Amino acid sequence: QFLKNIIGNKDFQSGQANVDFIKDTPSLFKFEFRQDRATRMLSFIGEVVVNGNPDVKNLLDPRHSPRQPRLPHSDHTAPAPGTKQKLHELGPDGFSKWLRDEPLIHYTDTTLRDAHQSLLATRMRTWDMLKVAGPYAQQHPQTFSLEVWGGATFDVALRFLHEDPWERLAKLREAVPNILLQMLIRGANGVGYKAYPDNLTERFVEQAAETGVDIFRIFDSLNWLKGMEACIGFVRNKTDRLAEACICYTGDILDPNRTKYTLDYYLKLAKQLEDAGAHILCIKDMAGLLKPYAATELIAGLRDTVKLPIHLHTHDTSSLQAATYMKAVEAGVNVIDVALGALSGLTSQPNFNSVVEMLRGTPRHREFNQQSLNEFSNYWEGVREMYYPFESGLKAGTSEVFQHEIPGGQYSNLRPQASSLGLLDKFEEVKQRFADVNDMFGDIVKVTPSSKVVGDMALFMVSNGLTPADVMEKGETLNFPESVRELFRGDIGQPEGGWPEELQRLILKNETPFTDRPNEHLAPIDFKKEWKGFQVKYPGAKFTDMLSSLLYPKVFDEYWAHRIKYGDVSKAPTSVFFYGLQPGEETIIEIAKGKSVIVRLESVGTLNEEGCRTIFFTLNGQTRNLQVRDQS
Ligand code: 3PY
Ligand code: ZN
Repeated sequence: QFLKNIIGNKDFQSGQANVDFIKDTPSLFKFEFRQDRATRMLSFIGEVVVNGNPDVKNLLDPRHSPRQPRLPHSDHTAPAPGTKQKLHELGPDGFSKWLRDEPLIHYTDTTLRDAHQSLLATRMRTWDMLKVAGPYAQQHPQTFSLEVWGGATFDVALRFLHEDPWERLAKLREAVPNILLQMLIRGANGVGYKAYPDNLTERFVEQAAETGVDIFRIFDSLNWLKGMEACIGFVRNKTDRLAEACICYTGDILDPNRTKYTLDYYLKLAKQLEDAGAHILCIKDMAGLLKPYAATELIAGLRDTVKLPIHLHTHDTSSLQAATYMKAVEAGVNVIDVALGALSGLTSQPNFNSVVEMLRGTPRHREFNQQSLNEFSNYWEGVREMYYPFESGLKAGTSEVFQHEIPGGQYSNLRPQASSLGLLDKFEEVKQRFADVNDMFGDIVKVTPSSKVVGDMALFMVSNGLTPADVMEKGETLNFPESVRELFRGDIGQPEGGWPEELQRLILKNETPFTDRPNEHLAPIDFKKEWKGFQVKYPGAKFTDMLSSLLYPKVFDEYWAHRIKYGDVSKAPTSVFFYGLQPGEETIIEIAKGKSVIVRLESVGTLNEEGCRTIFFTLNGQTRNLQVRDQS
């Protein structure tokens, strides 16, 4: 009717009408002829069958045949009340006081976020999580919190898994009504790699709380207080949830030669975070550098300096960190981060199941049903096999981490990054250069996004055969990676002690760095205006989609195109999502709430003249054929 009116209009016919809107908003004239859900799902499976999932197709091992994960036992009764209800009852300040004096140790289970970010390049799909989230809440209601969101999961969900991260959070919330849900947020950098306008972070925090986040673990990748203060304020003033602020731990407080990040440095920062309004203080040991006896000093010092409860996060890259937890528990830490057995250890968190046993029979032991924890671990062991292309290749703990200081969450990405540049056989050198770059940059805190920049610089040096001395000598003529330029310009904040001046001059050439908050240089988002334009560009999209798009415009655009073409592929089982179906294989897919279809791949036709193959499926027993272009 709209088009008929235009075409039938006299002014339009005589060329008098102003039709600039046609070229200004071309999307008004893009018509999507949407297929039904089942057909779009078949198209997706057909695409994977013929061309493979691009994320894994070059990493396949034909001998690998993953087994079906076994679901843990659950009573399917309503879960007992837990920390979520406690927060509701006490409010954030009351909760903070209660936690500080808790005699028994508390556990955060990171299986659904940091564990797979650190072991499997963040690829864990919502589908595998939802199978056990409800049973977990029912079986282990005494868990302090589940870390389920933030960090790299936001980006990876959209970019590689073609999933909506907000839907993941909402579904996990529904499945887990009794345990606090926790996210990791990079302060002024949100869940991205750069500074965002403050009012975007503010709206993001509000929406995340509304969708299900209870604890916001806030850090700054350079331990820069100014990078965290605003975010702490948003959680405190705009939500009724918990602001957990981090001191990122680097160096070694017991090493007298490392004079930059001393015990005093950490205690001072902790006090500032308490004054900024934090409800919980987190020691974020992102590379696993906090050694056991250093933990004794640090936890005891922090308990004396601040009134906040203390939450300890580490990575077991060196394989020493259970000992660190033992010492931290003795020194009065309140909460420790662990991952279920099969997704623990190495660059992930220490083993939940085993740490519970370590403390059994001691005064701070908290009871967990070990048999059930093991069943959950066995489930994840089966699931992990489906993600084998994303394994990092690290086979044993390594004390090298005390030299290179690569964060656990970055390690599993740095290898493929090196590999994509053809540098895999120089990976030892990449790790050495990572340490050299840290020295050149003045010994900085290394965690996303600052760690990514150190990694970029290390890869740049190895690719170009540069030593640190070469960089200083030839710096005037070198074209440094963009991320390095941005770091030295102050785009992600200021490091302790400032940037080394000579290197900064070489990198920035004639550009002037700034030293205030990068966010202050960014115009606030006009949400009303944005929303109007967004709805025109992405008809049917939700407000949360707009937030995703404001954080990751290009990634969101591609995600949306995929969603229009194939529908909600998070509903496909993981084996189907990554590997498709074999002829004769069948799967059940719940394409909408309460509506399941049975899909069976009958056969794949030969290549026709147009370069396509006909795929023969049956859908609920009815034959369905479709054509898929063969890209090979
Ligand atoms: C992230 O920011 O993604 C991290 O996991 C940092 O440790
Ligand atoms: Zn971590």
